[in-house]
Amino acid sequence: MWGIIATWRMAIEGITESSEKLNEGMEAGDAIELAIKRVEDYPFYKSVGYGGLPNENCEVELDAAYMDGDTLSIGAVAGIRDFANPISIARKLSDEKVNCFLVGIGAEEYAHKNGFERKNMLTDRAKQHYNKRKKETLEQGLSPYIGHDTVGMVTLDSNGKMCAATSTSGLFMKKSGRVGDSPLSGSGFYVDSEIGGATATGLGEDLMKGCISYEIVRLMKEGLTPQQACDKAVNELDELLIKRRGKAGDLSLVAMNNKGEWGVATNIPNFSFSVATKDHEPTVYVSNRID
Ligand code: SD4
Repeated sequence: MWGIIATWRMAIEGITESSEKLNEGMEAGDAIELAIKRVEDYPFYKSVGYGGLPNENCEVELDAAYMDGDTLSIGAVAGIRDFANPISIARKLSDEKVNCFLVGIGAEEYAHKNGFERKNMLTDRAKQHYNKRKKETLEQGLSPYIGHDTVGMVTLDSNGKMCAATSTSGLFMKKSGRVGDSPLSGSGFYVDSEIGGATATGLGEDLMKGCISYEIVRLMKEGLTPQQACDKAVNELDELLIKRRGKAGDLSLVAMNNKGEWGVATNIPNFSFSVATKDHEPTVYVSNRID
């Protein structure tokens, strides 16, 4: 069996390409990096890589992470500027025994020393979005933070190896230096090849409160299917946040186990996700909050 699942419709081209490679025997780490790079490189996806939405100073600061489900190695970058593929830098960092999660200037120095491609990640289109939102924020009191979609993926290769990865520009108009859940192990992603993996999109500040990707993997270890684990983890965190604070932010999760079975849960309307397995051609589905 092999499989790949990702948050959002934007992942479908990458997933389609990687699923062909997984079918030919590509390793899970190579397949996930390839699929995420496709999203990072495409200028019209507003929340990932090139063309990602900027922070409040109109600078694109990117977060990404990579996890190997065999060795449990993790690499991550946060607040990195002017590099084309944060996912590849995160993956390279996962080879390090220490210093495997770098932020800001430190991450940029590491990327430069290791020969990663520099690129101005701010596009004219993203600048236009920024100016429009700034105006709306001032004139109509609209929240600056709406409109953000992280790509998160889980892969399973035909040797049973699993990987998880994320890449994002984080919240639109975030404070400079703000980091969400996406590069944080356990919150934005988690994977163990002996069980399965999960990854998140939504409001990082709330996703972190439940370490929700780890929670889903833990529930799968207890014997729940990916769908049961996603439903339980999302419902419980949603209810907990409502009880303690009155409202939960957006929480959307996808998961796959080491048999290639998958699940999804969300507390928002119309959460799209992309999935392919050996027995299932690449497809986009839309999931909705279940009350
Ligand atoms: C963050 N979780 O930085 C990310 C943003 C996101 O859909 O996923 N948006 O908080």
